Amino acid sequence: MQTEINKEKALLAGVAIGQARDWEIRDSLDELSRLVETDGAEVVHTLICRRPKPDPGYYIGRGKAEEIRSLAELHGARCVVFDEDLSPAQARNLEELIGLPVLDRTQIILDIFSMHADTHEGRLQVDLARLEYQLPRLRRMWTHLERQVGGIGVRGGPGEQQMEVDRRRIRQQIERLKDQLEGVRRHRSELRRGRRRHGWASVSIVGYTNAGKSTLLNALTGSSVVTNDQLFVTLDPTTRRVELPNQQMALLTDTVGFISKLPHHLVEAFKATLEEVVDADLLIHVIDASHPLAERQIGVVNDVLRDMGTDDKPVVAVLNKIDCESGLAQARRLSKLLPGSVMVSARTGEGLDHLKEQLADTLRHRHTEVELCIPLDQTRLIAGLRANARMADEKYEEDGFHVRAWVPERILHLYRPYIRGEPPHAAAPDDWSEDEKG
Ligand SMILES: Nc1nc2c(ncn2[C@@H]2O[C@H](COP(=O)(O)OP(=O)(O)OP(=O)(O)O)[C@@H](O)[C@H]2O)c(=O)[nH]1
Ligand SMILES: [Mg+2]
Repeated sequence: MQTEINKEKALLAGVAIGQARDWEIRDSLDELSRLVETDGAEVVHTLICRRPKPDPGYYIGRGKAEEIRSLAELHGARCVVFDEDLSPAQARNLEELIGLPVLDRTQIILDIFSMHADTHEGRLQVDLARLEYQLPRLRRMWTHLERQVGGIGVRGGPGEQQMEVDRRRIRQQIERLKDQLEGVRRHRSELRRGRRRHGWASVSIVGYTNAGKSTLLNALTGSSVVTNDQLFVTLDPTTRRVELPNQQMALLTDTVGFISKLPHHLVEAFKATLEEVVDADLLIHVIDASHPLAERQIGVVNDVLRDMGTDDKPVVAVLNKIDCESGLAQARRLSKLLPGSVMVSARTGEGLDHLKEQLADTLRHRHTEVELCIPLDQTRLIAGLRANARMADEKYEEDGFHVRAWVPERILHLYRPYIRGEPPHAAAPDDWSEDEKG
């Protein structure tokens, strides 16, 4: 369901509660402006309201709400967007007083997500997030509907009874979507198990939205994922193969970016997608070093990763966009704070060889579980396994030495031809996502 409002001209309001500093609110409002513009609207005015604590009825207080009404009129705004999450009652009260649609940051992000969702999985996830968001706000939507269509099709007005019917219908839709997404999740996890059988490391690219994650995937693997100077261009994961030094092979996955105040409905709904991150052997954290708030963005990404329970994973920090002057200067400063980080330009390719070495180095300590069948005349390989790998279920059969082994990454390539179920020297498709769509 789309937010049915005229989004042409928007007035943005940030709220400084208690000790919050103006510059923090200002930075957050700048980001909200980018979100609103990505969503297709024009920002005509922004303002900051200061309060010791939120007003339960109007969030910013009645007086400030009246001021916003005058400012909106003055600037010709057609909607007001708050940088904070409003309660359903606050949003309704503000709308009545201001006389314009009132939105919050979460709604804008949900709107951008539904604009950019172009796969079945993406759409299911966005629909779920939207419905979860709408359920407690149904009464307000009824008010909208009444104003817009004069109550057509709403016999007797938005009675409690009708609203209850709608609530039930939304709950049923939510359950249906959750069932479908469970199917998607199972399918994804089977695909991951399949990839694991090949013994290749899985590496997920994470980072703040617009940091250059997709550009990096393209630069490392020669693929052509869409990149753009907009927020949340990528929603669905794309997996591609990359060869690292020492013949190591890894599967690289680019996925949805993070942002501050990420709506929890979205994180919940995108569970199937985000499991790619949770299951990875290694994370690449891409940082836009040219962004004035790079440090804050690093903090946001780390917080989301912690909430997802991935803080124990090895992470290689990538300071991107060093082809810009501001990027290089800040990357130099940040590299001192981030041990093992690599400075690159995904755009020009500078630093990518070093990054590959760093990835190979970090993965060297990884052990991969594989099932092997090694011909009996390969005695050196069998001995090498005994010396370097943990082994289980050993059996000498006519066709070879059968074993389940946890093989260190540095020697895995020697054993790859003997992984069971694989034709010798099996070549993997470059485009794993294509495979997955089938
Ligand atoms: N100057 C410069 N720009 C870059 C570099 N890498 C990416 N960009 C630009 O940054 C913008 C965002 O790049 P994307 O690769 O789409 O970023 P993303 O992290 O995938 O973004 P979302 O998918 O929207 O979260 C694009 O305009 C890129 O051209 C770089 O190394 N240098
Ligand atoms: Mg992207």
